[in-house]
Amino acid sequence: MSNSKKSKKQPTSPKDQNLEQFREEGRNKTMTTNQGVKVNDTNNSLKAGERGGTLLEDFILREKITHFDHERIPERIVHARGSGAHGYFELYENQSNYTKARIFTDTNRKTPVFVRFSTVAGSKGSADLARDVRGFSTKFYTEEGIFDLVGNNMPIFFIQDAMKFPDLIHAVKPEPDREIPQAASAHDTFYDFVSLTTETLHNHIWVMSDRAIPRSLRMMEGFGIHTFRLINEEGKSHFVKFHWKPLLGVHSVTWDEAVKIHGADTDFHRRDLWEAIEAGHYPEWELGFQIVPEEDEHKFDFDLLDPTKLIPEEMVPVQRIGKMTLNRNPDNFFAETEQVAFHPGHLVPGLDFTNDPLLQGRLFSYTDTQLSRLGSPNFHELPINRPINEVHNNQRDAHMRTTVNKGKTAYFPNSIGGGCPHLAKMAEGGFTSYEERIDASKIRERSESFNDHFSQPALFYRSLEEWEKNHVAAAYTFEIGKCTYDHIKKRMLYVIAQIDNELAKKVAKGIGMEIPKEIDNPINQAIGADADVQKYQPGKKKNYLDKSKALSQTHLKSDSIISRKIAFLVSDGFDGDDMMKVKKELEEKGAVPQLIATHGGTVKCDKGDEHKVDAALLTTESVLFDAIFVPGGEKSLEALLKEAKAKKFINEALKHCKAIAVNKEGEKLLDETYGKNFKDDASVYINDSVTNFIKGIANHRNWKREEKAQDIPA
Ligand code: HDE
Repeated sequence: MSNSKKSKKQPTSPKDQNLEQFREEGRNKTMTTNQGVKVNDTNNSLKAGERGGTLLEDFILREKITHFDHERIPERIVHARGSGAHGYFELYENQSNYTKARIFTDTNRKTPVFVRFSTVAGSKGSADLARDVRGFSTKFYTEEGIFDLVGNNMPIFFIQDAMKFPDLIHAVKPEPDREIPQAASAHDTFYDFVSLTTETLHNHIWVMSDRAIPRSLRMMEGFGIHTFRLINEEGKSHFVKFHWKPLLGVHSVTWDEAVKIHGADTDFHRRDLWEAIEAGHYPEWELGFQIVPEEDEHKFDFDLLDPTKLIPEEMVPVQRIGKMTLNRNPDNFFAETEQVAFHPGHLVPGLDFTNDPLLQGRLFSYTDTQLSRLGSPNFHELPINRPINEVHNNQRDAHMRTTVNKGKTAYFPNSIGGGCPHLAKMAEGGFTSYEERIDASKIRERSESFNDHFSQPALFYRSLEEWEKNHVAAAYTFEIGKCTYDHIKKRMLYVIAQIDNELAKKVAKGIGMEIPKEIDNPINQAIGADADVQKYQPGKKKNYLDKSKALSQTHLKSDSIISRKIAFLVSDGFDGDDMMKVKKELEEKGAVPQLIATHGGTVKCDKGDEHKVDAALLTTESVLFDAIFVPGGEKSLEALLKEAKAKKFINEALKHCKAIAVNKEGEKLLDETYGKNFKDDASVYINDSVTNFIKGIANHRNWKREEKAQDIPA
C-alpha cells in the first residue's frame, strides 16, 4: 500500500498530459467574458440610471446568466450518484497465453485509468449509504484505444435479458405517482417485481447482505459480471470473468450505522475516497481472471452466458494478474466524474464479447444514453473520454465538434486523400471479432439452461457466517416490512422459502405473517397462464457445492489499518503522553487518529501543551469512526462524563461492534456506559497494548459481540 504524503498534480501519465491541455485556472489572471473581453464589474448590471431599468444590451449580464441557466445536464438514468478518481494499472505477468491485448501482455506498461464508483437507484444528490449495488467502472486508456470494464461490486445481475432492464429500473426507482422513496428499494413496486421475477433473487440476496452497505468504496470487490472472451495471437478464445480484489479487504457497516451515517454525512463514501487519496493512502485492487477454456463451456451446472450466475472460486480459481492504484483526485467533478462516458462495448484487440443476452443489450444502451445525457455523438472528444492514442476516421461534424478535420475527403475508399486514413490491416492489424460459428433459428425465447433461479442464492446464503445470515434476515424483514400490500409480502416469503426455509421463517416472524404453503405460480399469475409459460419456470434447486469461501466477508479481510479513522475522546487535562504514544503507533500503521473534544479550537493536555481539535463532539458522530480511544486524565474524564454525547459515542461504537481502548482514568467513561457490561469483550481494551488495539481495528468488527450488543438502546 503506497503511503506517500500528497497526491501529485503534475502531469504524470499520457492521460494526464492529454488532460493538461484542457485545464484552466484563474489564479493571477484577469477576468474576461467567454469571448475574451476583459471585465471590470461582475457585481452590477448595466442600468438606465442608478435606480433605472436594466438594459438588454448588457452582454456581460446576458452571458453570465445564460451560461448559468444551462449548467445542468440530465443525470444518468441509473448510477446517477458517483465518485471518481484517476490512477494506473500495472500487469504482474504476461498473459499472452490467453490474450493479445497489450495491457495484459506488456509488463512494462503503466496504463492510466479513471474509475467511477456509484450507487444505482438514487439521484445524483442522494445519500452514499443507501442499501444498493455499487457500480465499479474502469476506463483503461491503453495505447491501442479505450477499454472500459463497466462492472458492479456484486458478481451477478438481477436479470438475464436486456429486455427486462427498463422493468427492473422502473420497479426500483421512486414510485412514479409520488416520487417516493429516494435511493431505496424498500417499497411495493420493487418487491412486486422481484417476487414475480425469480431470476432477480440471486442479485437480490446479495443486496440484502452487507455487500450493499460498504464501509468504503475502497473496501469492496468489483466484478465484470458477464463472461467475456480473451483472444490470443493464434485467434484462440478463452472465456473470462473479471474480478477486482481490494487490498484493504472487504468491509461493511451495519444497517443501523448506515441509517445514522445518512444523517451525519450523506457524502460519507465520496469524502472517504477523496480524503484517502489526498492523504496518500492510495486505494489498490488486484485484477483477477477466472479463465474457462472454450471446450469446458458446458461442463458447469449453470450456463456461462447467464449473468445471474457466478462461477464459484472453488470451481475456477481467480488468478491475480495485475494491480490498479488510484492516486489522483479529479480537478473538476463535472468535467471528469460527471462527463465520463463508459461503455461495455469499448474493447481493444484481444478481448471480445459473448452471447450473454444482457451484455448484448448493454452494447446498444450505453452510446444511446450518452447521446441524451451529453447531447452529441462527439462525447468522445470531451477531455476525460479522449483516448491517449490518435483517432482518425471519416466521421464528421455534429453538435459541439472540436476536432478540425483537414482535407477534402471524408469517405473511404478515396484516391484524392491517398486512401487515408488507411485500414489497420495494411499496417499492423486492428480489431477483428472472434469468428464464432453460428447456425441457429431466429427466436424470441429464453434458453432453458437459464431456468435455475434458486441454487445460487441458496449457495450464497449457506456460505455466510452466522452474523452475516442475521444481517440478511434483518434486511429482508426491514425491506418487506416496508411494503404495504399483503399479497406482495406473502409472495416474497414464498420465494425466500425456496432459497432457504429457515431464512424465510425468520423473516415471516419479523413481519408477523405465515409462510404460504402454496401460492399460485407467481409468473403465471402475473402474465396469465398458458402452455408456454411452464417452460420458463425456475427449475429445481441444485446443490453442486456446499459452501464457497469467497462469498463470505469473513474470509476477505486484510491486516491493514491504513486510513482507518480513530476517535480520541478528550477534554482539557487529558494524559498527553498517553495520547501521543497511542497516536504515534496508530499513525505508523497508517491509521488516522482524530482528536474529538468537548469543545472546538484547541485542548490542553495535563502538561499544558495545546493540541488542535479535529472536531467538537457537537459536530461529529460515533458512526463516522472505525474505533475509539479514551486516554487517561482525571480532569478530562470529569468533563467527558458530563457530556451525554461522549457516552453516546461509546454506546454506539459498542453496538456497532467496534474496537474500543481505554487507558487509566479513561475506564471511567466505559463504566458510565453500556461498556461496563462488555469489559471482557475481545475487542474492548483496558490498559492493553496498542498492538492489540491495532489487531482489533484491523479485524474491523467483533461480530461475536453483536447478539448481546444489539440490546443497547443506542
Ligand atoms: Fe448499466 N447502464 N445497464 N449495468 N451501468 C448505465 O449508462 C444498462 C448493467 C453499470 O459510472 C447507463 O452511461 C442496461 C450491468 C455501471 O458512468 C445505461 C443494462 C452492469 C454504470 C445503462 C445494464 C451495469 C451503468 C446509465 C441491461 C454491471 C455506471 C448511464 C442490459 C456489469 C457507469 C450510462 C458510470 C450505467 C444501461 C446492466 C453496470 C442507461 C440497458 C449488468 C457501473 O446506459
